Amino acid sequence: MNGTVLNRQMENPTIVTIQQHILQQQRKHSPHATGSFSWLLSGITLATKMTEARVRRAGLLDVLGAAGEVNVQGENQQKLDVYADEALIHCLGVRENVAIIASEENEHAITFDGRDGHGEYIVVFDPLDGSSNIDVNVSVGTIFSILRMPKGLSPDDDPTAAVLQPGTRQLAAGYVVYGSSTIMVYTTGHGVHGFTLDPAIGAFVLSHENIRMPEQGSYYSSNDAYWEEFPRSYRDYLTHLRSGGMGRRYALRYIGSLVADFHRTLLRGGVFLYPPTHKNPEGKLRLLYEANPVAFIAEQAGGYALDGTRRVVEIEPKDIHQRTSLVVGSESEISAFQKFCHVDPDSLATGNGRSSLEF
Ligand code: P6P
Repeated sequence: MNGTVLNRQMENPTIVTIQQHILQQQRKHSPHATGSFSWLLSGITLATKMTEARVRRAGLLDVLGAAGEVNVQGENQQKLDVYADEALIHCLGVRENVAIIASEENEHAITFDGRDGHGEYIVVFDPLDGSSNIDVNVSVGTIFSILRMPKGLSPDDDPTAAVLQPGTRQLAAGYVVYGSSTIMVYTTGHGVHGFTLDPAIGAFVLSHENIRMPEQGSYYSSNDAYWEEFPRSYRDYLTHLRSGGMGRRYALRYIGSLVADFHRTLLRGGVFLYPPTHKNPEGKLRLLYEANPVAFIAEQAGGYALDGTRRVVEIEPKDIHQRTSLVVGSESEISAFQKFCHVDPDSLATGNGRSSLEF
């Protein structure tokens, strides 16, 4: 076989894993890429595969030992959100280019000893959003956002200050929805791409390239149990949707898990909203690791994301766990919202012109 190239007929020659996709994006958009980002992303994908394996067995944890007990294998059973959190901390902790992480499960930002200033990225995440739904087998998810370490700031100076950046400074964002299949969706500012976990090979494989949010959908998504608490303008807007004011009949879809409700909105269009309520006058969702990553993805896919009065990504955060209300969805539904809720039209600017990740 001197020099003979064997033309193997691969089972599926179009398999593109998320790591391959990131490298392709690097070559296309940042020829001088160092591969640093794909190394960081591999830490997130590994942690989410570890979490996925546990989520899939959640119902057995009771059989194998509830949280805080020792199971038949002698393992200390952990609550799944603690497990998901520890998996991300471990997998990102061994990525020397990560300087700081902040998690919904931890009050304070976490820095890593011995980084000697080499850490260039900050990762903020909700390790298992919607975990209260696990017991009834409803989809849950991991949401993450990647920021750059501010120049001239050392992680030990003031890690919280380094984390408190507006969503416009996100380098990348994504989520994994543990649903009927496990799908990772991410953006680095060059469109939105989805990857389905293939259990047969243990890899996230490209399944939804360059996702675009439809200009109008047929679903609205809000917890109408709080109807009486919604601001009047929100109620008028929802009545407009319900009464055919948008030229079509809308159905209500509300799963109660942000990643699942947003994933549907991203693929089918429509609008998801979590308005201010008496219990959460600032809104319930967390700005840094729920609303901002969702907003970045929505805008990159041609949609819009507001806090009710302005682009979510323009909010200057004051606290790592700051909450916000969220209205995210398609152009038609958000334009109608803007009229009902008197939102400045400039707030409907999308983030498509955003500077993106320099790999
Ligand atoms: P409610 C899950 O607890 C969560 O943080 C989001 O995933 C979800 O969108 C929201 O809360 C649901 O809140 O008040 O409707 O149960």
